[in-house]
Amino acid sequence: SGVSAEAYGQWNKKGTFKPPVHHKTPEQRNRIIAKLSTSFMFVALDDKDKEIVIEAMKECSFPAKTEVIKQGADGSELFIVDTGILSCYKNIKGEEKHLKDYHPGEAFGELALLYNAPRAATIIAKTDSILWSLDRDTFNHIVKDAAVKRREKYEAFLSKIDLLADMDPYERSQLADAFITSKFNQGDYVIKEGEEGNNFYIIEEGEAIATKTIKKGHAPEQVKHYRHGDYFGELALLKNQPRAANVVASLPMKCVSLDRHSFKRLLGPVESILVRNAKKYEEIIASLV
Ligand code: 1OR
Repeated sequence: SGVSAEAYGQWNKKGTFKPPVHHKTPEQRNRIIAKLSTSFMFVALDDKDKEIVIEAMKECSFPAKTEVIKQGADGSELFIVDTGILSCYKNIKGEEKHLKDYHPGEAFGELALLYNAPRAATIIAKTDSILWSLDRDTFNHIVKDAAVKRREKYEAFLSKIDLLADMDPYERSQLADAFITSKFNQGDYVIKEGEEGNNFYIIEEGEAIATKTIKKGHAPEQVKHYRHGDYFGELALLKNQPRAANVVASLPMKCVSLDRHSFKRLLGPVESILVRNAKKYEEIIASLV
């Protein structure tokens, strides 16, 4: 009595769970920590949970051409790439299709654990590879809830964004792992013209305007208005150039953002759309001068 059902559930869950511990040298620990810090599913863990994950991980090596995961099989672990390159294939209507390659710092094999499903694709080592594996129990107790919640939370929002409409749903769901949320007050500068840029933004709530110096020595003029679902900040990342405009919150605003590295990795599939849309900026500016 006096203990809520929810609190009891938490205690019960953690109380019966004994995470595995695989001994590691300091050198191995450092390699895991480096990889976890770039792996979206793990960056948000607190220190205590991160430590449990580090202890539970197991080093395994796969020579080139060996199969790590077989489509249709039961899955009991997920993997993070330490060194090497691996290829992902999926049998779609009888045809074996190459979907993508995995590089150091990337994780795969999470789907079977997240959704209790058979392996959705086959993964084969392309070069000799060293991986870190994490068992299903540790994943379920420490990582899964937060990851499922994030993916579900953003699913509806992301599927309605024009830019992402044609993206593969699996790739879209991975965006949710990488998003960072930030809030702005009315009048806050999210981006300043001329500065170096490192983030890409999508508006979750609120509105913003873009202003740009069109005539030297004159005040910046409004060139765009952004609402829910609109994005900005892509140009500096696409072209490696300073910020081309200011973006100012015109209402209290909440955004999700990606840093340069995540942007390149996760929005690669829509880069041609971003580039095409960016050509419209020149028309807007031409109409103002
Ligand atoms: P898993 O546990 O199902 C195979 O084991 C892994 O391949 C899977 O987790 C993902 O980590 C990874 N569809 C399904 N699984 C994929 C995909 C994918 N890509 C990588 N995996 N698609 C590819 C999107 C470019 C959709 C294909 C229709």
